[in-house]
Amino acid sequence: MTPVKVFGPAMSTNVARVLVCLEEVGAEYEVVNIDFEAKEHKSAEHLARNPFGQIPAFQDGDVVLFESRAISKYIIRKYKSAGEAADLLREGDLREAAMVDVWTEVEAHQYNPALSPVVYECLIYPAMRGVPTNQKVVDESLEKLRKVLDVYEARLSKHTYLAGDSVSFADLNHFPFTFYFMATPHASLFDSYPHVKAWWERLVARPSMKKLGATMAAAAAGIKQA
Ligand code: GTB
Repeated sequence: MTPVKVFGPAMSTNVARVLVCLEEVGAEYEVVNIDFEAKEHKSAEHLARNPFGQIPAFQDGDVVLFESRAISKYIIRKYKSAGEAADLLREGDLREAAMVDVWTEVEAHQYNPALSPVVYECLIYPAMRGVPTNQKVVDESLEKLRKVLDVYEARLSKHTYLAGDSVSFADLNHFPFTFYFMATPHASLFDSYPHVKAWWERLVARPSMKKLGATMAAAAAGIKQA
């Protein structure tokens, strides 16, 4: 099979969301760097791949996609139907697929909006835009995140993973922003949620996350020194 292409730096959160799925299904892939500083994501060539001028974009022959969660689902479906990977979307079972959908939506609409501003304010904006952390945004986001994590703690005290007792796309989806959150001064928040912390430690021990985490940890260390 010709390797699929992912456009965007591997260290970038929404790119890493796609890469973790590619690693999980054992796909061959090529990462094509997009130079953010040179505004390559706003070039005509990249706008043809992603009309919002964002990363990631994805190409598999004549299939060109954007939106990291949609790209990830395409990857899971493609390699599952090729018989090469576990069904991380559980599409063979109506109920199980619905639970994956529920917790995938929770990540996108509850967890990420609460947690990602902390990552942007503490790591990404200071390093990439040279602006200081807005502590008010961080404090408000942490307040929201505590409420979200209360729900996760209750769920994960009953199930090993979010959609049930085996890993699914709903869990994998949490990888990039949670990984960088753990490099912020607020990582200890997870200590108050033992089931959530154990879930995260199980996830981050997966070979896919260890591999991508190595690149991302180097990036986060560079950001902290900058
Ligand atoms: N919903 C989309 C998805 O899931 O694919 C979101 C994609 C997205 O937000 N991509 C960001 C982007 O391309 C980069 S990832 N932003 C450029 C733009 O919107 O013009 C995270 C990120 C955000 C901000 C910076 N920054 O400020 O330097 C760097 C990286």
